[in-house]
Amino acid sequence: MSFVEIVVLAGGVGGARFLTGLREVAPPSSVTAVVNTGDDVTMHGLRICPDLDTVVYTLGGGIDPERGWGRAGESWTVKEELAAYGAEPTWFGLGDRDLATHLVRTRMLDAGYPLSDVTAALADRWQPGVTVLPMSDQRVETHVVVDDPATGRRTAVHFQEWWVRHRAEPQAHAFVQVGAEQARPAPGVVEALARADAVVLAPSNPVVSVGTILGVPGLRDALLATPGRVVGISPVVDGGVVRGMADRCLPVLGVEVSAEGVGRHYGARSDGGLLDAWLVHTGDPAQVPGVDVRAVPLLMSSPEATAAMARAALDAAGVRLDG
Ligand code: FO1
Repeated sequence: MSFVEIVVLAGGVGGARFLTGLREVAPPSSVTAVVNTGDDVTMHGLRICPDLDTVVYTLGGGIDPERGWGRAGESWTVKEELAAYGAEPTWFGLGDRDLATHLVRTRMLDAGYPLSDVTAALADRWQPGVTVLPMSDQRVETHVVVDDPATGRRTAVHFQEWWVRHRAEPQAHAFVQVGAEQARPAPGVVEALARADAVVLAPSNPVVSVGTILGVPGLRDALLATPGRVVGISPVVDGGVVRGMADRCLPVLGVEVSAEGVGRHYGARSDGGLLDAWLVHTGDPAQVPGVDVRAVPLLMSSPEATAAMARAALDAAGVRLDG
């Protein structure tokens, strides 16, 4: 049994769903997920890591499948009580079950454990099968530069406020990764990339998820030094995004909301970019010079479809899974 090593750069819902498919076609022990932490936020004194939780809950069977975040079978008693006290923010939905995760995480962080240890501890309960690593143990938060409606002046709000409170309506002028300069890849990330047979950019938000991960100093260089092939999966299907807000983010960087636009944004590895191969949805045109573009069904509409997509990614990476 050849021990392949596959690294996946992933954000929240799309990345988590892709990982459930990959886990079906590759030995879970061969998969390392490097997860975006730019969406992380402190609320009511608790540290919340949306993309890490979505990945661990999804792979561990605890996710609410409709929302794509938070826990299945959730109740909202504490949220209601907080609102009754007028304790802001009332616009962010913290479920009772989900709160236990944030309480455990916050207590461990306060005790001095790095986020990667905390994530391993939480994953111990959920048994995701794959290794789940935060992109960094240092805090990197995505903030969004918008026009303050009251003053018309430019201001920055936390990504969660822009995305959840304001439904990503305010025109974003820029995304800022606060803390990125002081951040380093989390333990295990560079090592996993150094031995990878394949690195997959999951169908996550190219700007605030994949882009944020690659913005951690040293991470992009480690990816480009990988001996394996780098395969990206377009999060844009039929010119639109299946869910999430990539279509609200890409124009901010001047990137066309299309499989071709994102592929060109990532660029060809042979030309200073990232990609050896680029998977686009059947029927989506995409000319990406220097990149092996392959059209395959990219709608993760069933476990079988997601597994087929994962298999296509490994094929594009030239990874053979024997045994
Ligand atoms: N998304 C929402 O649209 N509304 C919410 O109230 C909300 C609460 C929430 C709580 C915990 C958590 O881990 C995620 C939560 N999300 C919510 C989703 C979150 O904003 C997104 O998962 C990512 O940050 C974007 O991918």
